[in-house]
Amino acid sequence: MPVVEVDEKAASYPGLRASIVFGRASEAEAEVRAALEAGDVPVQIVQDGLIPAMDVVGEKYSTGEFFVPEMLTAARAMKHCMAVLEPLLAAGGRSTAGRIVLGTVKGDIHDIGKNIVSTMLQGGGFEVHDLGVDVPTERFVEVVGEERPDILGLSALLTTTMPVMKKVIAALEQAGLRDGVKVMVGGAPLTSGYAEAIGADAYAAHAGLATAQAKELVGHAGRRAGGSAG
Ligand code: B1M
Repeated sequence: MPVVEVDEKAASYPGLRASIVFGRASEAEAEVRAALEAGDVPVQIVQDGLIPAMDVVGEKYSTGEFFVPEMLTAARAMKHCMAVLEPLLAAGGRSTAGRIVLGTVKGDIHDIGKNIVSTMLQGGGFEVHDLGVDVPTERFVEVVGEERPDILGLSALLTTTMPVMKKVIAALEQAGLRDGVKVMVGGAPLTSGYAEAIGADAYAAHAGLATAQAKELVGHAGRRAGGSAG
């Protein structure tokens, strides 16, 4: 098995992390099942095993050691693991906390983080309508108009697609829908300052925070970016 540098956060799951980084989906899935059998909590496996593995993949891509095919096989291994964990993470949600429309913005096809956010929101009791990836701005506006959700959640992983979030917010304003929906944004390149600057109501750095932020948004009508996004 290839050696993967172990940082503190991932120290508990070196085998799982290596399996994901090198795209060995069945091995990764077996590692997840073993961790569950050993009594590990699903959210801990995601946060300390799966997410750090994808960070390693990103680092290897940045340094030219990995290319897109390696990112894809790692993503596939991650998805195998999430297929096992998702039902457990979503369990217990009573779908009464609020309704959320969610999607990755136009031009961006990254969905692993968004899917984790979706699962965790469902586990937190939210009803989630996931529009998928590469979602046109007009589609967000259309669905918000039709479904009148409590929250619109936008995800972006590329510095080139972050500005699309601002366009979605502007389009909601233009359609007269902005006052009726809270907008929560997230994705690796975002910051709370950016969220505030584009007029979002909340920013969440990771999936666990997304659920907490969503609950706060639903509970505190009328708030704008500063509090939650700042
Ligand atoms: Co791409 N990619 N990718 N990629 N990819 C990144 C993002 C990159 C940082 C890698 C790098 O250079 N180190 C880099 C972006 C650089 C930049 O913009 N500054 C990059 C690039 C360049 C690209 C391409 C342009 C490569 C190319 O084609 N030359 C291309 C773009 C395609 C496109 O979208 N148009 C591309 C393609 C791909 C794959 C398709 C191969 C694959 C995606 C597969 C998939 O998602 N189905 C992929 C992958 C796997 C990655 C990395 C390695 C991993 C992303 C990931 O899944 N992370 C990534 C490097 C990295 O992030 N370390 C990289 C794990 C995930 C759990 O974290 O998504 O951050 P994350 O989600 C977190 C939080 O951000 C937050 O909660 C989640 C869970 O805690 N969160 C939210 C996310 N959304 C939220 C929404 C919320 C709240 C919180 O509220 C609504």
